[in-house]
Amino acid sequence: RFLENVITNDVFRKGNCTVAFIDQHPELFKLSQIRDRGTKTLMYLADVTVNGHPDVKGKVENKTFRTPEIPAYESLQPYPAGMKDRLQQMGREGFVHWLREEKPVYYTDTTFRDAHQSLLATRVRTRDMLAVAEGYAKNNPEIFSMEVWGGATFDVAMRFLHECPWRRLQLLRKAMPNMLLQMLFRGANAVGYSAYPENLIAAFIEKAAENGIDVFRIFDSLNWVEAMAPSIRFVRERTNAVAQAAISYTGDVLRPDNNKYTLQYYTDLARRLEDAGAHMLAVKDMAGLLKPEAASVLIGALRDAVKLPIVLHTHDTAGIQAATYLKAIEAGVNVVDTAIASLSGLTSQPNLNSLVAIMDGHPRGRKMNLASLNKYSNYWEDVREYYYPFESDMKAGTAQIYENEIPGGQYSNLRQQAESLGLGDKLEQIKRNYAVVNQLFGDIVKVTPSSKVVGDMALFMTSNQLTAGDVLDASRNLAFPASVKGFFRGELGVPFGGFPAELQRIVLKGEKPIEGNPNAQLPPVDFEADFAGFQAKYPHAEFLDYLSYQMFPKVFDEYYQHAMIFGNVEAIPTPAFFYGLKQGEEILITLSKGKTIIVKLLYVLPADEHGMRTVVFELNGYARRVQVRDLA
Ligand code: BTN
Ligand code: 3PY
Ligand code: ZN
Repeated sequence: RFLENVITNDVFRKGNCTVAFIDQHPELFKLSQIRDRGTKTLMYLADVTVNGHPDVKGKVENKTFRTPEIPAYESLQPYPAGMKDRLQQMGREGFVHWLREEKPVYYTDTTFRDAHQSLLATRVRTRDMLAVAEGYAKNNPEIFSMEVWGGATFDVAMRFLHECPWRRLQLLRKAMPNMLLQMLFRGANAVGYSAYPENLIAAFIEKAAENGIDVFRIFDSLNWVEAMAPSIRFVRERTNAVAQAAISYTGDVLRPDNNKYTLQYYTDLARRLEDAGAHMLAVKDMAGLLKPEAASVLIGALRDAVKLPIVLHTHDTAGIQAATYLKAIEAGVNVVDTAIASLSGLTSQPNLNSLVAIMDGHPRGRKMNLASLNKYSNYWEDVREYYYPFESDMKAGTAQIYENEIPGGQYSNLRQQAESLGLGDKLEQIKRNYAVVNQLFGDIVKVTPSSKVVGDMALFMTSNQLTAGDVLDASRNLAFPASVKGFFRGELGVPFGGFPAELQRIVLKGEKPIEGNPNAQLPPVDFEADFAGFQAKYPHAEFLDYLSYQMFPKVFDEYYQHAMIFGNVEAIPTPAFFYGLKQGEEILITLSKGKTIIVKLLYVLPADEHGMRTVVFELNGYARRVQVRDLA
């Protein structure tokens, strides 16, 4: 029983503290009761039950969930050989040569990364993936690779799920030893939104490979080869993994008036990436703009331009990207990116299950276990329901995407972002402005983080009711968003064709842009000294945590603080994690191997005169009470 501990402390509850708070108030953390994991877990559950989850808006009271059925698998049988085994046998050079000549088409499965990034705001928790990871690897070893890491998953894991992204990777690695694990890597920006020093990029790649990544898909938000080349080199020199360089696709290669992003542009880029040492080439169609005829022409031209195996990634925002895949397959693409049926479509990838079905009998079709894929789709359909607050309300594909060119993940987040800025009823205007900004910026490639710059500018124009003419009127002396200033300063590099000079002058207001590669200018990290300082501040953390901290210092600080108070929350079942417990509800939580606790919510008492509520649980049959401040 404790009255004053960290969770009941007002300063802490209001979030007005950093990790220094722990040092300043050791007494709040010293209570023996909060040291064991069981009690920490009860404190988490008490808080979510009383105050709700801060990330959940629009909770539906008394909602019930189906229990997802985990498809059966042979837990005692060894794993069947998969692509990981093949890569190991052949070595990466042999492997990519073999793949390039393979007749059947292969499928990358994005369910664990891009699919939920694009449909559920990246919120899917490790636990829900891990529950099916071993079975999936045993039942579906024909899959080319599992995209499981990178993109937005890294920061969202810490920021919103209070999870360690590295542990996610380690656990999935262990559960899927026969499969290739793939990540999306933003080149000079790693898994972040701005450039990092080159020796940090190298260290990150090395550790990502050590902890399980086999395929690095490397891109740059402006298709700037110089910014991708170091990452390609680090994968080649410091790991045994595959460097898959991605060209981000924009516009329409077949549009008659297109004279910027032409076939020549893409084939030149492909050759330069091959020269930079890429093992594979991906076309990353992040907004789903690649039409079927264009795919035919583009994939054919890329097959001729380079000797690398070619992968196609798209988003089904327009609703018809399966047609694009079919054309790409007929033009010789080696791998296409797909998502399990129930997490496919709309802003996610095309439907793996249906594609497998229509490829049956096609000369490039391959034997897949469709019955099993359908069972996994049923699992994900039920799990998806846990994440209902993070659904976008998009209901059908849209041909407007060809005008606004908004990437899948950004498109599904735009409504929430607009609402949080009080622009909920201006969504159409924001989308139109997105296209206006793209033209103002000189028609650029829009993918994280350049897409965020365009989005920020579109929101800025919409909220201030600015036209393109207003933006170009220097006398208005507009206070441009920070990301827009950074972009024109050259912090993301230089777009193809250069910056529009007039707008650059207006935004920079006399300031000089930087020249050359933005991360080459950053001083290298002094790992030894810096890591020691980090450990002094975060005594429970290790080197991988340090890399997380280097990417996202503030997010890591909050994550660490949360872990100190509530312990590791990854084991809490997802409904309880987001919605707390209902009176009388009982759940099992496996805290570690062999340590499972049974938690039942008995009742929640009304708030006392200090605004504190006592939450009474049964923990393994014994009554336990926890106090939380009622924030209502
Ligand atoms: C606990 O669970 O009570 C110990 C808290 C220490 C958690 C730190 S946070 C960074 C690092 N990553 C982890 O998963 N645990 C440690
Ligand atoms: C990311 O960078 O997170 C992306 O998914 C880009 O398409
Ligand atoms: Zn994508």
